Amino acid sequence: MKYSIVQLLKNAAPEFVSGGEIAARFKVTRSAIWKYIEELRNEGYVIEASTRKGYRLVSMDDCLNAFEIKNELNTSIVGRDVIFLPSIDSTNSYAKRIALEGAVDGTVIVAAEQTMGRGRLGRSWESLQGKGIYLSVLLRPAMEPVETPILTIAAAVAVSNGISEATGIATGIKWPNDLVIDGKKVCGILFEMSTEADRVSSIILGIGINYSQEPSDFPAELRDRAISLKTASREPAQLSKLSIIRAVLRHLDNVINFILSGNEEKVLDMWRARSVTIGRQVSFTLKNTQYTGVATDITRDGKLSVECTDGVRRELLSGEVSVRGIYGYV
Ligand code: BT5
Repeated sequence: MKYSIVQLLKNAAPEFVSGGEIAARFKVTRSAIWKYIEELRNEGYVIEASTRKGYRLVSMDDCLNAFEIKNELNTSIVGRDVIFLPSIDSTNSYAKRIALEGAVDGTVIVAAEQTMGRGRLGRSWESLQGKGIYLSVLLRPAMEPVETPILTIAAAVAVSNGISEATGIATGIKWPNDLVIDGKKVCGILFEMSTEADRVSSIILGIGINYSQEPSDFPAELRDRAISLKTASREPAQLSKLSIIRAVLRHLDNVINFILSGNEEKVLDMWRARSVTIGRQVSFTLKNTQYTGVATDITRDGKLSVECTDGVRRELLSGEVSVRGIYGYV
């Protein structure tokens, strides 16, 4: 009901719609309409009210709810169901819980705040209320577990494309799946999978994007390594969290469909085009030995190929690489 009112106001904007007309349309009283308008304002819709003319939708840039995220998204898998939570421990943990209860392929969980945001390998993800985009996508693809690393690659491509489309900001991909601007991290991706008898039962792609943090919002040790889209933007007032989320979800749907139709090479090419790792000097540690070399490519199964200075080519499946020029590695 409340979103039918939004739809009506959207169609009429920038004109007013009278309270009487809305009340008649939905067969409720004018005071009930007033209550819905108040609720909508609390969700971030800016609605002007005039005693003579009625209501007018002025802006919805700051509004975030499941209806707006899902509305006319036009995707085939991602966003089949959308859940918005004002606060949660971790959207990935929540997704895992509802996966066990049978949540559908493509379910998206978005939170305004995480109290226990997680990174990889037990690390944490800074998730201040309202300042970041915290979302998880639950997938149940008909894939073998060994085929799934390409999905992390795909997620990095989708977020980079989505951010670029919605904000015009270019991000680079640091292997395996950090997005960076000017050598600082703007997004991290957490891939989690549960299997059953060697089959994928669910995959959860967790995406954390720094949206409006000021440098002082980050803990001291991250200040030189983290950046938000608002800080990076030349027109910070123009950014909209909702448009970014929707663009990311559409691009994610797109790349997942490429993969499911056997078009992985296209996704890898997009990754290569945005990579800030390929062609650069990198350093990494394997079995307590430190190596340096030049990253040359990414393989179909998501491994990074490195031509090491000792003349040996090594492939890394996971873990950390330091890339010259990023996060202070010189
Ligand atoms: C990641 O781990 O980068 C994956 C982060 C995924 C977060 C999303 S938010 C929605 C979903 N629900 C979750 O609970 N998680 C996912 P990793 O590569 O391990 O990087 C973690 C490291 O990045 C930390 O140890 C810090 O050094 C740094 N870090 C933490 N918070 C950060 C932030 N907001 N911006 C930039 N760097 C950050």
